[in-house]
Amino acid sequence: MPRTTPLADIRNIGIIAHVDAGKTTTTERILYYTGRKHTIIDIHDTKDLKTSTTTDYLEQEQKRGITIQSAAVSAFWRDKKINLIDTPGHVDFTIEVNRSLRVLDGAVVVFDGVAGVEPQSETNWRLADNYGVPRICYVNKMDRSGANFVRCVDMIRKRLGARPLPVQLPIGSEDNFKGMIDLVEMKALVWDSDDKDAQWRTLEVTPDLADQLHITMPEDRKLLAKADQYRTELVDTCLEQDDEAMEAYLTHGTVPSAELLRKALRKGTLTSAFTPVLCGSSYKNKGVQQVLDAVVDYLPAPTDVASIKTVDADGEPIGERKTSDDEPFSALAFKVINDAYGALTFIRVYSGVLTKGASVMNSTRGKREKIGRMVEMFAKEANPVEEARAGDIIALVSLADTETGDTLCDAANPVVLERMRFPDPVISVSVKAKVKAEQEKFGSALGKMVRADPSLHLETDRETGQTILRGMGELHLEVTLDRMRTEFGVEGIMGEPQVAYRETFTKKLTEQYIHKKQTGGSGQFAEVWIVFEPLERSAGFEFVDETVGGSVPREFVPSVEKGLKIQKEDGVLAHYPTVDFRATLIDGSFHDVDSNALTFEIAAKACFREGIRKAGPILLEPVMKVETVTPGDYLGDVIGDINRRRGSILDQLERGTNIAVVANVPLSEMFGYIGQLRGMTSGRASYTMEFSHYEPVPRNVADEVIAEVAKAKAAALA
Ligand SMILES: Nc1nc2c(ncn2[C@@H]2O[C@H](COP(=O)(O)OP(=O)(O)OP(=O)(O)O)[C@@H](O)[C@H]2O)c(=O)[nH]1
Ligand SMILES: [Mg+2]
Repeated sequence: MPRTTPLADIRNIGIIAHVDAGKTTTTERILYYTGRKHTIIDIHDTKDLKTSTTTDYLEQEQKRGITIQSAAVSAFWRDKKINLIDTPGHVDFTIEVNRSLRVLDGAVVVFDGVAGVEPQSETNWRLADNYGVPRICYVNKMDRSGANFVRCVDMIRKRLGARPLPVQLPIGSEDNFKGMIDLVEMKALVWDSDDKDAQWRTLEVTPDLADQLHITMPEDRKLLAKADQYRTELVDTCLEQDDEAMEAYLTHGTVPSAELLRKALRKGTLTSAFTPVLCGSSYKNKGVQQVLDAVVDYLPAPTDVASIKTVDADGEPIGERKTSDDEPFSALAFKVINDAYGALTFIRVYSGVLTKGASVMNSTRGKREKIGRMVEMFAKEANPVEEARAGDIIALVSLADTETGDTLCDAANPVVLERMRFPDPVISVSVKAKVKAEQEKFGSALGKMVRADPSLHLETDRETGQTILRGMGELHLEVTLDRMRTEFGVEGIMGEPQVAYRETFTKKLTEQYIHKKQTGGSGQFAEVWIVFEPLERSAGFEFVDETVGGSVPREFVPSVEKGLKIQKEDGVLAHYPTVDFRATLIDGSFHDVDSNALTFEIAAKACFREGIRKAGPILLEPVMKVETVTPGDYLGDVIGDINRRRGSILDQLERGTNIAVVANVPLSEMFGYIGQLRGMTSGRASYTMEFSHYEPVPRNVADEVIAEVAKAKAAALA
């Protein structure tokens, strides 16, 4: 089957933003205006579960009015195929943005025109930077009271360190938001109604435009009066991208045509030289078609992203694979979900063609995978396809061994594509089935949830045998259990959320340990000398072998490393994992008969326990970056409360008519914050937080934590 849509006519894009900026609302309009659906559902109409938007179809999404998992849809606009992923804005589900950006070529970053750049706009912007994803900005909610386009553009410049380039200017704002000036065509687009089917009128940009359209707010009029200035900035910036046009302009004064400007805008966007900024109100149905135009005009096709990096076994870059149907097949699995169709593995094809029935290689795991059913997903609906080509995003049904982040490829031409990095979960809860008889079913469902979400971790407490689920936040864990109820029909209960503490130590020391046992016949013997030294935060764990002359036989060195790796997970203070240190094996001895892998493993474990106890062990706690947005009246109370929570204030920012207080606060002090905050501010303040870093716990607090852990273990064992 030949290719139906030329590669250059595909746009794989994501919609990313802070929570509530209007991503799903915009997606819903995109599907309507492209003719993919004939109705528009609004987020606030879904709470009774009778209806849902196309992309927020999970019960948990409908009820809470937020997006939890990213959903893929596709539509055609001006003969281009747009594959679009609507992502969540809530920080607990940041994994969904992470993995979407990994496989997408471009992104639309949505901003709330009142709030401007918010914490998750910033986090997601940085993620897009990391993955080198070109983007356009869309200042949404221009109809809301307090909306301010200029302030938002300014925040994009200052807080994101980007170079925003307005390609539109809003005409009016709040109740009087009428449309926008298209600075490329230098025309005014004006809507006379909020109706979804209302067409815009195209007007000339004349000096009396504001009067003509009854724009009365001084700020709005001031902006319209500056249209020429903005147009000049746009033209000048575009000329930087096109030497020929620049020369024509300088020698003959030729102003580039709209077509030429669009070409230059595309070029600059693709290299992230600047980021075009548009505006609108998705809810009031203004500006969405223009966003679609910008997606087609400015965001990359798979062919613009010339190649994908390939890596060796250690993840080091070794080469590239060209985006083309003619190259051998390669694809990245970026998401695994369980639904009515079974396990679905989402892949992005980077090169070659994949056909049904093919046998491919999972080069990450060195395993074969047989390709059965292939489907193109439209939110929750699966449409069978016979093949997938470079640039496509599809899902494979019931793969055996493929996990998120794995590469699938042509076995004759194996490559491994760059992997994804996932955030570390900082909150944990103990979980179990509500009904004891369902424990097995619960365990299997939980296993599936964890498989689908790499930001969830599952472990068993070595002493108490409890199942511990770690995740990104309370909401993440709650939603996970709730989804097990709706998707697998099994109810669970969870304990109080716990902070994922860690341990480390402060002194460098050398520790010797001799493991020796003489019981009846053959004995056990191993001696190790290990230097333990603390490393900087986030350095992880390093093992170095510096033994000489076979003092520890080479075949037993890995056993020493293994012993340390196991034992470090069970810290000496309160059983938390020990992090950020190096262990160097410098010497040891062995016995011809009594030494073996196990004796060296045992010796290493004991050496760690004995050594770290003397090395000044300390407890580390996750510290969150918290942003509390409050009306000015409550500022003093909010700051006082943060101080009481051992927080340190980093910054105070203007956020529309409110003030955003940015602070670092230990996670352990943040439980119950929302209730306190609401009470203190009559429900008028809100907050978001995300993990920042680990920091030593003050001595007195650490003593309490250690005592509590000991008590909890004793209780669980009793
Ligand atoms: N006034 C106004 N409200 C809007 C606009 N766009 C979206 N909203 C409202 O903002 C709320 C959040 O919209 P969503 O589309 O769910 O936002 P989101 O970015 O998808 O949110 P998450 O997926 O949870 O991060 C809803 O109540 C929308 O009706 C807009 O242009 N104007
Ligand atoms: Mg959403």
